[in-house]
Amino acid sequence: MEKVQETAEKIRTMEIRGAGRIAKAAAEAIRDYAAGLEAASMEEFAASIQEVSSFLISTRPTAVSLPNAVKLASRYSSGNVEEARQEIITNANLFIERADRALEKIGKIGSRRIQDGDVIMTHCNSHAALSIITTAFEAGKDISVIATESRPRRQGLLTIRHLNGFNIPTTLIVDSAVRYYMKDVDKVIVGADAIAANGALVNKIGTSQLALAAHEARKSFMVAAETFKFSPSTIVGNPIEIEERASDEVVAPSVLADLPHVQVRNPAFDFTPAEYIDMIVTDIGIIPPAMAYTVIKEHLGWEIGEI
Ligand code: RUB
Repeated sequence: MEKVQETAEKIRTMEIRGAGRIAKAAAEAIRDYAAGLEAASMEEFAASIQEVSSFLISTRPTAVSLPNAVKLASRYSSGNVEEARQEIITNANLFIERADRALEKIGKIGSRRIQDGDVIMTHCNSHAALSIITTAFEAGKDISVIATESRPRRQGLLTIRHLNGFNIPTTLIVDSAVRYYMKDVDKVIVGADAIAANGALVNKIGTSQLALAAHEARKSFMVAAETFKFSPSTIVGNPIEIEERASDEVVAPSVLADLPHVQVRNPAFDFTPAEYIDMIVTDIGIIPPAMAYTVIKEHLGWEIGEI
């Protein structure tokens, strides 16, 4: 349980962050917990797995990759403790392997849409989006990137460090400069925390203004998302919850001390409607957002949603 608590704390404090990394860390935590779990009966085993699963899922509310990973990793059908334990270990390892392969596939597939000379704008820090960008660059395409700072947590600084490591020419801008620079952009590529059954994207706050600006300027807006970022529970009507984080990420409490009429809001994510999305690059190919329902139902297995 100690290791599960450690992983949960790292997700909560964002030491582990980004929907894909969160998912992998949760699958690893479930696997290691199951491997060491001492249970006198199947009921005890099931109750402990259930408790740990709910605990991990409660760490951050928005990235659907987290409940998807936990549910896929913790699946078992056997009524025998040892067999169920082995099933969880196998399923968790399978999930982790597939997640790594998915990033590679997204990179390969998405990079074919990148052309020599493209200027790509990205937001926040998405490993899926970066996989497309770095794969295209390594294939010899002469590209450059405009990366947003992504206030308030400034994940854009991780992005520019990553791109710099690949020698990719990169420009850092503040979030409010997105529309100003859109004229110089050929393609926008962002990641996903969740994709709803209707094709709407949930990603870092500010993503929807990149989409709006891209739409206005007739620039292509691509989403890079593993299939485990699609939300089964949206099929049965559950909304995706937008995490609201503490105000001290935006402004120091001392600034607000003598401003009793001021409140600070700090949503971490926003919604981009499907109509602003040109394509979603997934590990099973490029799809239009209208196909989100099919991905959930036929590929992901929508029974993992809460019905
Ligand atoms: C990260 C974020 C990323 C997605 C996709 O938010 O919005 O764009 O999670 O990332 P936070 P990836 O920093 O609050 O977790 O492609 O790496 O899964």
